[in-house]
Amino acid sequence: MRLLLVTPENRFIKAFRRGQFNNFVQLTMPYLAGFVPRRHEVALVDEYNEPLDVDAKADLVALTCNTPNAAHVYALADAFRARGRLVVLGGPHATLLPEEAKAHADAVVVGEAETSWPRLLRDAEQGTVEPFYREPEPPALDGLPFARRDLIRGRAPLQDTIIATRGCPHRCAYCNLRQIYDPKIRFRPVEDVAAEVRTFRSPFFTFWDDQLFMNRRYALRLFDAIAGAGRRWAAMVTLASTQDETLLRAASRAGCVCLFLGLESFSPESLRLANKAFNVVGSYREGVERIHRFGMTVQAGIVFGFDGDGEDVFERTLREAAAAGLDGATVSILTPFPKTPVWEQLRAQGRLLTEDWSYYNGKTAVAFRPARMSPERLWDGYQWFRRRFFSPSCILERVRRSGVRPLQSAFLNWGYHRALGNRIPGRPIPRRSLVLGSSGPAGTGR
Ligand code: B12
Ligand code: SF4
Repeated sequence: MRLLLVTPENRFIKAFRRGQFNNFVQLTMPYLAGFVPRRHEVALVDEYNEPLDVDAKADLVALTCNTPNAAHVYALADAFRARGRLVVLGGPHATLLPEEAKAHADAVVVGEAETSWPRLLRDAEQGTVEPFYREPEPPALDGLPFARRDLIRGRAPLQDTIIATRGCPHRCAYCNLRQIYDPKIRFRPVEDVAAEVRTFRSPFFTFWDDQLFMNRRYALRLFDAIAGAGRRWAAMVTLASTQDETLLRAASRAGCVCLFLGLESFSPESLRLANKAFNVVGSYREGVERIHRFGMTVQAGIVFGFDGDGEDVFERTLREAAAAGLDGATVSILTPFPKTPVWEQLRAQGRLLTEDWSYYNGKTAVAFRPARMSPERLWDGYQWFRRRFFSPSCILERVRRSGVRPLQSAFLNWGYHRALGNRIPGRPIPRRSLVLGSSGPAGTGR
C-alpha cells in the first residue's frame, strides 16, 4: 500500500507561530510511521513547512487531529475522500468526539494506537476496515519502534523529540490527558529511550512527556542512561517535582538546559479552581532559583481566563512573573477543550461562545465567556501581556536578572517578540458573542 501520513497545521496556528524559534516537530506521525511494515510505501507531509497536495496518490491517508485543527482536518479528510482515498483519523479530538470525526473518515482510531494502528493497517491491506478501532488494553511501551525521523524534511535542528513515559498523575480541570490516554501510567525501558536518543542528529532535543519527573526512580535511571549521549535537552515537569535537588542535579548532568513548568497562574484562587493547587504560588521564586542553580532555564506556561481571574490579572502577572525570575513563558487563553471538567462546567453554565473548533486554539481567539471580565477584555489583556512580556526591555531585564544561559534565553524570547507582529487570518465573529476584542475585526494585525 501507499500511505500518506499528514501532520496538519491550521492557518491560524501557522500564522501565529511564524517567526518563533522553538517550533519543534510534532512526534505523532513520524512515530506512527515507525509501526508501518517496510513492504508499504510511506510519505509524510508536515503542513508546518510543506504544502499538502490533496491529489497526491495514496491508498490510505492518515491524519492526526487535535481540537484546534479539527475543522481543518475535516476539510482535508473530505477532500481526500472525494478523490477516493481511504481516510483514517486519530488523535485527541478524534478520541474525544469519535462520532463527529467518523463523518469525515472511513475509520477512526480512538485513544492510544500502538496495537490498533497495526491492526488497522492489516485490515486495510485486506480491504476491510472497521469504522472504529480501540485498544483492548492500555498498550505497553516496551520495544516500541523508533520514530521515522528520516521522513521529516527541512526541520533538521528541531526534528528530535521523544517520549519516555505516558500519562500524568494529576487531574487539572482544563487538561484532556485523562480523556485521551488510559489512566494507567506507563514507562518505556530506559535502554530503549537512550538507544533512540543516540540516533538523533541534532545536538538538542525535547522530551514531550507531560511530567518527566513523575517517577523519581525512573527519572534517575533515565538520566543516567542518556548522560553519555552528549545532547542538550528540555522537558516538561511540575514545579513541585523540582524540589528534589538530586533529580535536578542528575537532569543537569544528563544535558537538561531548560525545564517547562506549567505554572499557569499566579492566583491561588485560579489554581484551586483549575484543580492545580499543587502549584504553590509562594514557592515560585524559590523554585525558579533552585532550577537556575543547576544551570537550567525556566519556561513557564501561563494561562489567562480562569474563573478566579479579574481584570487586574494581566498587570499582576507581569509583575509577579518578573519577581519570580522566569526566563520565558508560553502564554495562552484558557480554552475549554471538549470533555474536560472546564468544558463540562462552561457548557452547563451556557458560557461556551461557539462550537467552531477553529476558535479553540488558546492563542488566536476566546471561545467562552469568562466569569470576571468580558471576552473582549480577556482578549485585549492577553495581547497586552504578550506585548509587554516580550518587549525588548522586559526581555533584556529577564535575561540579565537570571544570568542562566543568556544567549539561549535571549534567542527564544526574541522569537516570541518577532511573532508579535504576525497577522492572523480573519474570520466571522462567533454567533453568541463578540470575542475578537476591541482591536477591530479579525485579521487586523493581531
Ligand atoms: C508535545 C505537545 C505539544 C507541542 C508540540 C505540538 C506539535 N506541533 O507537536 C506544543 C508545545 C507546541 C503544543 C502546542 C499545543 N498543544 Co499540545 N501537546 C503536546 C503533548 C504534550 C504531547 C503530544 C505528543 O507528541 N505525544 C506523543 C505522541 C507519540 O503520541 P500522541 O500524539 O498522543 O498520539 C498517540 C494517540 O493519540 C494516537 N494518535 C494520535 N494521532 C493519530 C492519528 C492516527 C491516524 C492514528 C492511527 C493514531 C493517532 O496514536 C499515538 C500513539 O498511541 C500533548 C499531551 C499528550 N500527552 O498527548 C499535548 C496536547 C496534544 N496539546 C494540546 C493543546 C491544547 C495544545 C495547544 C492548543 C496549547 C495552546 N494553548 O497553545 C497548542 C496547539 C498546537 C497546534 N499545533 O495546534 C492538547 C490537545 C487537546 C485537544 N483536545 O486537542 C494536549 C492533549 C494537551 C492536554 N493536556 O490536553 N503541544
Ligand atoms: S500536570 Fe499537566 S499533564 Fe498533568 S493533568 Fe495537569 S495539565 Fe495535564
